[in-house]
Amino acid sequence: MSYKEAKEAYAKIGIDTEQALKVLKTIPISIQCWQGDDVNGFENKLGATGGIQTTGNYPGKATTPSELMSDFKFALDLIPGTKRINLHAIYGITDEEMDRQFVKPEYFDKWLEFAKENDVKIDFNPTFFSHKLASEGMTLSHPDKKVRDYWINHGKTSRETAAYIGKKQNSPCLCNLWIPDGLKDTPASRLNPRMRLKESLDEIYSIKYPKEYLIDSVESKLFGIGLESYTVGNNEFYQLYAAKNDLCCLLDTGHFHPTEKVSDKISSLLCFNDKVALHVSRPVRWDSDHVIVLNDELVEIAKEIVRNNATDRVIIGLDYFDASINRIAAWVIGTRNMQKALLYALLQPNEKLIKMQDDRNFTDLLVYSEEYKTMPWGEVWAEFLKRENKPQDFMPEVRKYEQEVLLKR
Ligand code: RNT
Ligand code: ZN
Repeated sequence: MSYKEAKEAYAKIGIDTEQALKVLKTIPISIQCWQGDDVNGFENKLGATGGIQTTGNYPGKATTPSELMSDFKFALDLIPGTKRINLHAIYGITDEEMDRQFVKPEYFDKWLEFAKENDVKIDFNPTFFSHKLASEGMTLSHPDKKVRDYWINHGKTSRETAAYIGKKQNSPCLCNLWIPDGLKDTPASRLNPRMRLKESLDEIYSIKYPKEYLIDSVESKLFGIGLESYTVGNNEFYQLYAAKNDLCCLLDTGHFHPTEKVSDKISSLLCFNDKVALHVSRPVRWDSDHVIVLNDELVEIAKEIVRNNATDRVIIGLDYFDASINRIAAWVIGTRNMQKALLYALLQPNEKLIKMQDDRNFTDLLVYSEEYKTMPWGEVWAEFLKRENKPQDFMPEVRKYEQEVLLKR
């Protein structure tokens, strides 16, 4: 079937494929730099610690800024649509010894250049893990004030850096705060660490920046490795903290009980907040951060964004890191999957389906939802790639780069 035939088939059910392609092209996906080097960063070579873990030792990972940028560029060139890049504080580029208390905006000037060259905008994250002072599994909620103050400074200077990036790039930079804080075994006090976290956050967010430069989000979690019994910043904590302090909530799809679905939470947040941020990941039995595949939950998330007219209210970021496969392929296929899910949702007769629900016509709703699954949306996706000048099969190029660059490292 050709794109023309697919377009006609969709027109028959009242869907304009041209409009879908137009919208898809504008939805930004923020791509995590940390897929490129297994969340290592440039500060030390210790690897990720603090409740998160990468597994696998696929050859060729980037270990320097220029390697990471070169790999990232290679991946970005194979991804269609509007892209952003998501950085962590540990990816700052400087000859100075990096002290997390004092993240400096200029550590990210080279990234700003990279972003400009590649026509992408930057999002940012303070890094509260993989550090001596985070090794006890507590940062902003630590009982020792000196430790808390260290991390409060990190939060403050990170926000300053993100606001600088946002101003320079003329697009608000999302600054997402996630901390690993928790306990391995049953706590004696669940309240005290939470009260300390609240106080630390109050300090970090006491400085106000214009919304045109900076959007602050907070990310909750369920548990971490070695911190299985208690997470200080759980969902309830951050939902309420964000609501009371006018911050954005970030939902990571790997940070909830397995039968809870982020797709079901987005609309609840949209009732009360202007914006909701996402870390789209794929938990396999635990928060394993597998590369996202085009599964039911990904499609359901995309539908929630599209049918609630929330493409400019839901900030889509990816958060997976697989060290067991070619990292460039991981970047490309995961991002493309997010876009495929969005396209699938854009090609649904959403208004018609919503009317069926309101009419309590659940038979038609089930029948047509199922029938539309075999509409020729693959042809529309192929057309998107064609118009964006991206190869459908990107593996020959990735393999060539692997041979010529990655395997020589
Ligand atoms: C960890 C959180 C966090 C990190 C990234 C690297 O469980 O999901 O968002 O994965 O910031
Ligand atoms: Zn996350």
